[in-house]
Amino acid sequence: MGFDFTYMIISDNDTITAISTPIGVGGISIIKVSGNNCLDLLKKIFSLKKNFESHKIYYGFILDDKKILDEVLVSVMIAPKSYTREDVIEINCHGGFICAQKILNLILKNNIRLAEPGEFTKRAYLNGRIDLSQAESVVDLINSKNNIVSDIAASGINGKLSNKINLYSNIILDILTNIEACIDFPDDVFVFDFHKKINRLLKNIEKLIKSYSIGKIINNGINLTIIGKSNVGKSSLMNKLCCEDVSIVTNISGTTRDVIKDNIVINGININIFDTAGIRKSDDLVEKIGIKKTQDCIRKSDLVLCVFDNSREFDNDDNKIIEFCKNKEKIHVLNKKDLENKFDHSKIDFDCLKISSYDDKDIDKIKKKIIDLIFGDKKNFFKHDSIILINARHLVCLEKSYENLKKSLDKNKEYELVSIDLKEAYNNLCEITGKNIDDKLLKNIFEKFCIGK
Ligand SMILES: Nc1nc2c(ncn2[C@@H]2O[C@H](COP(=O)(O)OP(=O)(O)O)[C@@H](O)[C@H]2O)c(=O)[nH]1
Ligand SMILES: [Mg+2]
Repeated sequence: MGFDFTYMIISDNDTITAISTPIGVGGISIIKVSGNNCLDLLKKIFSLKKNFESHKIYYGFILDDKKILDEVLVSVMIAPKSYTREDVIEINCHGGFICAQKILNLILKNNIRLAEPGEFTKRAYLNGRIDLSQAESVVDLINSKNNIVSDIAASGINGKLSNKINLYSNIILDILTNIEACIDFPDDVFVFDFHKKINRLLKNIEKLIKSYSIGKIINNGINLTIIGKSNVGKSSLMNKLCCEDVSIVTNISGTTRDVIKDNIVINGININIFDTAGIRKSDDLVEKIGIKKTQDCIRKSDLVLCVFDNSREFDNDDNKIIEFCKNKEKIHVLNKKDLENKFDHSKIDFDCLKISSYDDKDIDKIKKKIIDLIFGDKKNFFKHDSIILINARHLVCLEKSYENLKKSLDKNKEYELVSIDLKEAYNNLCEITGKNIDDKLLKNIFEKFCIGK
């Protein structure tokens, strides 16, 4: 059972429907309908015939002509008190692959079309119930993979970011009004000192921009690559960190040739771990390719775990490791501390965490170090009322606005020029909340939604 989109004419006023719950076997499915035809639809397909009141749930059967499709509960929400601000009904039917689809097909036969991805939320935005950044927070909440992101997204839906952006854009408007007055009445001896206000604004916007460095990590996780010469215990560490045997461990050099990837979560942060081929001089073609892959992997990673071997002497291969990751954020570990020490510390100018991949406590130490490095001095972003930016689009708008404001501070500028910069700064901020946005961008944003939201 499917639906042919080919000849569908999309309009923002017609009535739309979609299954809002995931397809699959489950207790219930919910089919959502929004638009003017909701109540007419109920008259046609619902066994209960009456004047439906808003915010009540009705029990009955969905009927295709006289045939019963399912026993259901129908919630009715009359405009404007609904998710979309239109009339909305939600049909709670039994779950599974067939039932909801049958009801959906029946609805579609009644002059109601299938909703595009995110169209319910788009209508909520177009009808002014939420702004654009709140709508985007809905996607973030649905897609969140950890508690921190879901908390940030929930406060975004509640308007935490929007309120800040509105506050900042109103300050710019206020300054603009004064500047315009200076332009209109140049003879009045009135010098408006806008620098102080803009500087304060710049500081606040900068703080938001900086918060993205942590927001990105919380939202997307980080890539961690384990490197070291052959046989130092990279794969052993990988397996211990991942709590399963994802990599082959042997005492034969060159065992790992391809990059092995797995994913773990430490303190709610998603970490993609890559185990790599040992770096050493080799004539073996496959191993050479493996080493090239290791270098690519180092380049793409946010953090590198550099592993050295306590039971062997420091040598040229170790030097290469240091060279390969010299510009990267890294943790140095000296593995096999249980064996006799042959590693000469005087050859290196950094501290190593002494560990054994056989020791669980040492694995915990590495995990702690990873988290410490990720958050570093960024811990203050987690203070109660701090906003953490997790959306790259918002970041770009803020950066543009920041640049406009900076430019406006140029002392030699005429008020007319300052006003141009400030208007741009204002428009860029308003792009976040969607007060100033073009249709194409809007389409891109809502395409990220799932069907039924
Ligand atoms: N004694 C001791 N042996 C280890 C330790 N970690 C790994 N090994 C051994 O070192 C050899 C090489 O390990 P492996 O993880 O394959 O190294 P890789 O080539 O760097 O991936 C294996 O025989 C492991 O059992 C350790 O902490 N102590
Ligand atoms: Mg290995």
